Order: sequence, then structure tokens, then C-alpha cells
Amino acid sequence: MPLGRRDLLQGGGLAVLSAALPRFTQAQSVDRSTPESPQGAADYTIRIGNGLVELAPDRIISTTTYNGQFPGPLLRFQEGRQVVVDIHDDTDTPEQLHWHGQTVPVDVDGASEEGTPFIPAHGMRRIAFTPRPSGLRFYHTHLTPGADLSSGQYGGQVGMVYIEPKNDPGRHDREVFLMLKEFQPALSRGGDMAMDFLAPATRIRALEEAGESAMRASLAKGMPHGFEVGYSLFSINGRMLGHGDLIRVKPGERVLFHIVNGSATEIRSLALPGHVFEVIALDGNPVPTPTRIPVLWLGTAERISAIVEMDHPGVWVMGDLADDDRTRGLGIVIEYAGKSGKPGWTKPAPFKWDYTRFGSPASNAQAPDETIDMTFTKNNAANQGFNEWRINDVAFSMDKMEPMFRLHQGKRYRLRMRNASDDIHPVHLHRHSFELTRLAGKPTAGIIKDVVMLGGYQEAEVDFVADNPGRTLFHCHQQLHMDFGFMALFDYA
Ligand SMILES: [Cu+2]
Repeated sequence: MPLGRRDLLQGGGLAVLSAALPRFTQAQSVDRSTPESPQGAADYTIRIGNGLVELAPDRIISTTTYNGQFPGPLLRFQEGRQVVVDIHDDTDTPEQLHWHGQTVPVDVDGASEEGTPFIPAHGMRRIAFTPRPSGLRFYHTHLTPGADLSSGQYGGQVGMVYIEPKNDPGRHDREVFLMLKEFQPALSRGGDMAMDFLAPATRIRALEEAGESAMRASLAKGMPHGFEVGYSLFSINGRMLGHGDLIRVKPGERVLFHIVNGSATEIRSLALPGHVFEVIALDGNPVPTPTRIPVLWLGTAERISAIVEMDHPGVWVMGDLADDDRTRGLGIVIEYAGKSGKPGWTKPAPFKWDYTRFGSPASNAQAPDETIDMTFTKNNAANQGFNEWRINDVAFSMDKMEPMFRLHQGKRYRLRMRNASDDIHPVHLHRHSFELTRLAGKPTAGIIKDVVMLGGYQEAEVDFVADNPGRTLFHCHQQLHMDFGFMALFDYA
């Protein structure tokens, strides 16, 4: 809920202040399940607690944050150098902090489904791990908010991680980190998200028929469309367009943008009028074929690292293509030295997002040892008005967390994913990275990611090597999908 300054002074201000006071004497709740926990001071301390996010002077949100700020602090790690992190939970709710995109053990990963211990309410956990792989990662809460839109990743628990590579080619003049995030969520019936931006657009007839007939049957029974989530406030780096710091640039400068989609549910686009993005990494991993393109698209939890050569002097809005979202905050102003005035925006020409343009020839792809088939289905409005999601006809249940798939260490697996719904699913695998090998019928190789958008009624294939033993969570990163069934566990035999 947004608070004006007035409300803040009169109302919740005191409560917020006291929640922000440091807490001591938590020794009784320190987690001691990690026997190798080093002694002494931690390298990093993260406190989960109440905080205020000033999106704009008259738009102040009270929500759960990391260290009282949004986004959480940018954590810069060195690839391969162990870090000790103390995570304090100053809230009344046990928490999970997930190290998204890192190859860490179950004990550290931050997913209770895998068995990571909770950070106790008003307690703390000390974890130690070796950051890897290098590149742009992030951290976020991994609770299951379900219908409670004040909880989990709908709030402010998102921060960036940058793992410095051992060798950095450094072809840029400077780095700018951008966190894309919405606030003030509300339930709606039916969404308005862009669905037609993925290429190739090839759909599988059988999936479409199955999905459409299930939907027709549900509506014929008088069911409404399942709930979706919409937002009224949008931000980059916690500020609405026009209220954040300007990005001041000089002609000829090469700026490396590290962009994270920190949304709980939304797919985002980004353009900078008159400029192109040279995409050099996806989900933090260098791509085989860096490519210059005019528009970026990011599913929930996806990251893009792209260099922009500043060669079009002026004052510009870098923002989302959706007018509603951009005008309600999803943008940031780029100002060239010596230029001033109202920032300009021009909608770019239609542009399709095709992962394979960043890949290498598909002939480079390695054959898998085994293929795992997965079909994703939607059961319209079946769970208290929410769509229920199933993987191979099973909706994940927190009560019965049985692994669905067994892995053998060292083997290479191919996930052949089939989407029998019209929604786009940004699917994510924990504690492993995967290689894209086929998207909507188009083969590719060499693109390493941990989230990939699977289009409506499309197929995709990704390969991964089982090289990090322990329970491993696979799920759609769209919070509503994940919370209402779209998860499965792998375990090592
Ligand atoms: Cu999904």
C-alpha cells in the first residue's frame, strides 16, 4: 500500500522505526546445521525487515526489504573466492533467500522444497559458499505467497549479485545496473501482457487443441477466467520514471548495462530510442554471438548484459514498450552531456525476441544421455479461482514433496518441454545452468541460461549436466504459476 509522507508521519512511521532497530541476543536461534560455518565476522550481512521504498515523492511503499533498501545491496563477489554471509530475519515469518543462478549446495540455495533450512523469524543463519559461475546473478526471497500479494517476491526482497570473472575483457567504459520491478499488485481476471514477441512463432497443433478445448470446457461449465496479477506502480532501481538518478553519458561512451527483471510475474521489454543494445551475456553467461538489437525482452528472473554505444545525443527515456507501464514508472532518463529538456520517447519498430540469434551453429550441440519429457497444462480457475498448473499431470504439493525425476551424476540430460497453455512460461532450474538446444522447432547451441521463456503452445529443449548433487527445484518463475502447481523436484539417484 502506498503511503503519502503525511500518512507516514502520522501512522506507520513509529512501527517502521522500531522494526528497523538492530536486534541483538539472537544466539539461541542461530542455525548450526552447517558444521563448517566459519567463526568471526561475516563478509556480508543481509537483514530482512520492514523498509520504505520511495518510488516518487508521493509514492512511498512500506514493504519487506533487504537492509532497508530497494533494490537490496548490490553484492559483488569474486568467482571462486568463498564468502560468508549472515542473513538476519527481523520479520515474524521464516524466510528463504535464494541465490538465483548460482551453482551452490542445497544447504545454501534458499529453497525449502529442496531442503534448505529456513532463516528463523527473528533469528539468523550464517552461510558460506563459493560464488560461481561469474556474471550477473541475483538474490530474492523464495517463499510461496499464493493469494497473499503482500508477501514473497511481490514485495521488495530482490537484489543483484555480480560475480567478477577471473578474466574480464572490459570492452566498456562503465557499468550501470538496472533492476526492473513493479509494486502495488492486485488480482484481476485476465491479463494484458504482450504474448506475440517471441520468434520463431511456430506452435504445436496438438498442444493448442488440447489447451483450447480444456479452456472451452471450463468456461462452458460457467468458470470465470483464473486470476492474474496486475500492478499500478513500476520502477527501475526503485524509482519511477522521472524520479530516479539520471544516467549521464558522453557521446562515444560505451556503457555496459546489467539488467535484471525482478518482477514476480511480469515479462518486461526495454528500448532506448535511437540506440541499439549489443547483447553480450544472457543470465550472466557470455553468448557465443554477441548481437546488436533495438529491443530487449526479459521474462521474470531473466538477466541481460548489453553494451550501448552512446551515439545519439539528446535526452531520452529508456523504458518499457508498454505505454501503460512506462508512463506509470518503468523507465529511466539518459542525458547526454550538454543536452537538456524533456526526455524523448519513440516507440521502436516491431521487433521479435529470438534467443537463437545469440547462439552458435546447432551442429555444435552435444547429444544428451537421456531425454526427460515434460508437458505443462493449465486447469482454468481450478484452485480457489486461481489457475492450477501441472507438470506431466501433477500439480506440485507442499505437503508431499516427492521428487518427480531422478538424475545420475555426470550424465547430460535434455528437458523436452511442451507447453499446452497459451501463457508464456519463464521456466527455471535451480543450482544448475542449462544450454538452449531447440526453441519452437529451431535448433541452437552455446547459449547458457537458468531461465528460458517457453511460448504459448510451443516446445523447447534445454540440456544440463547433473553435476551438483542434491534436490533440485524446477519451476516456472511466474509467481502465480509456481505457487499454484508449476514446480517439480529432481533428485540424484
Ligand atoms: Cu508459468
